[in-house]
This record gives sequence, structure tokens and C-alpha cells, in this order.
Amino acid sequence: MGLALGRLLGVSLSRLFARKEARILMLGLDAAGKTTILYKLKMGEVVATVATIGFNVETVAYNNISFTVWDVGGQGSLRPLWKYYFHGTQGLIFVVDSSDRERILQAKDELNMLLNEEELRHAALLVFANKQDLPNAMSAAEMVEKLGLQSIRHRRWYIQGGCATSGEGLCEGLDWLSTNIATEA
Ligand code: G3D
Ligand code: MG
Repeated sequence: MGLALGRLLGVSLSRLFARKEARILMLGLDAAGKTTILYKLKMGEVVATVATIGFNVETVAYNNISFTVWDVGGQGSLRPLWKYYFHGTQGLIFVVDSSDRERILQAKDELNMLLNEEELRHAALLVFANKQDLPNAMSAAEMVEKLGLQSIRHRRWYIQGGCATSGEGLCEGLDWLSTNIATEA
């Protein structure tokens, strides 16, 4: 399983690498599973920094592909500073804890705000419906409805259910992203 996953991830990542440059943002509420995914990708050293401007950012880069990760939700006054990280983003991965029914509306609001960002208008959207291993997890179909994805216009989007701890669904999600990533952003 580990080997197969590595190979499949390799295929997805090499498609991304085949492009000149890929800037991917991975965002979501805290505890959605973003850091777990970042480590699962095994692209290299994950660097956690507190940006001088005050919010925690994790980055990992491999060749010309970079993933930048932070928690959305709350942190009101810092929000305007996010835009410095939006520029040039070709792919947005929005990670959601499928078992967190209490915060699904908050996740929806945060996603909508991100989708309204001018700098992200070209970014393809992959929603990763994480924690599908938990018994009370909402299905991907239910998440489409809860997050209002069916009303998204003028953007390529896809939802992938999965489990960050086992890596399930990651290859499929990244594969979609690598073939649908905005060629110019
Ligand atoms: P974040 O970076 O989005 O804030 P983390 O989220 O990656 O730190 O994950 C938050 C917690 O959720 C972690 O547990 C992590 O192990 C768990 N988690 C991540 N993905 C999954 C999943 O697919 N299934 C399950 N069951 N748990 C998951 P801890 O206990 O370390 O806080
Ligand atoms: Mg984290």
C-alpha cells in the first residue's frame, strides 16, 4: 500500500512538475488535516514559520512546485495579509473534516470568501473531504451540498473523499488537480 501510494503520488506530482511552476495553496479550518497531508506528500522538509506579519504558514517545496498551508477561520485582522500569499496561485486545495458537522457552515463561509478573492480567480479548486474513516463522516455527496459547491461558476472544481492519515484519496485528488490546474494565474 505504501509503495503503491508513493508511486501514484509520484505520477501526480510529476505531472505537476512537468509544468513550469506550480503554486498550490492548501487551506481549511484548523484540525481539518492539512499538516497531515503535507507530511504524507513527503515532498521534502516541511518548514513551519510564523510570518513576520503574524500568522503561521507551513511550506514545502520540491523542484518548482510549492505548497503553502495555513489555517483559515478567525484571525480577523490578519486576513487582509493573506493576499500576499494568493498571488500566482494555480491550485487551491480546501481541506474539510467531514466529521465536523458543527463547523461545516463555517467551512463553507471561509471557502466562499476565498473563492471571492480576485487573486484566486484562476485557481482550480480541489475540495478534500477528509476523515472519511470516521463513522460519522459526511459523504462527499453530502459535502457538495453542505458546502454549496454545485453553485460554483466559472471555476474548475472537484471533490475527493479520503483519509489523510492513510493517504487514501490523495493520489486521485492530486491527479485531478495536476490535470486541471490553471495554466496561467
Ligand atoms: P490541520 O493542519 O488542518 O490543523 P492536522 O490538521 O493535520 O494537524 O490534523 C488534525 C488532527 O486530525 C490530527 O490529530 C490528525 O492526526 C487528525 N487527522 C488528520 N487526518 C485524519 C483522517 O483522515 N482521519 C482521522 N481519523 N484523523 C485525521 P491529533 O490527534 O494529532 O490532533
Ligand atoms: Mg496544521
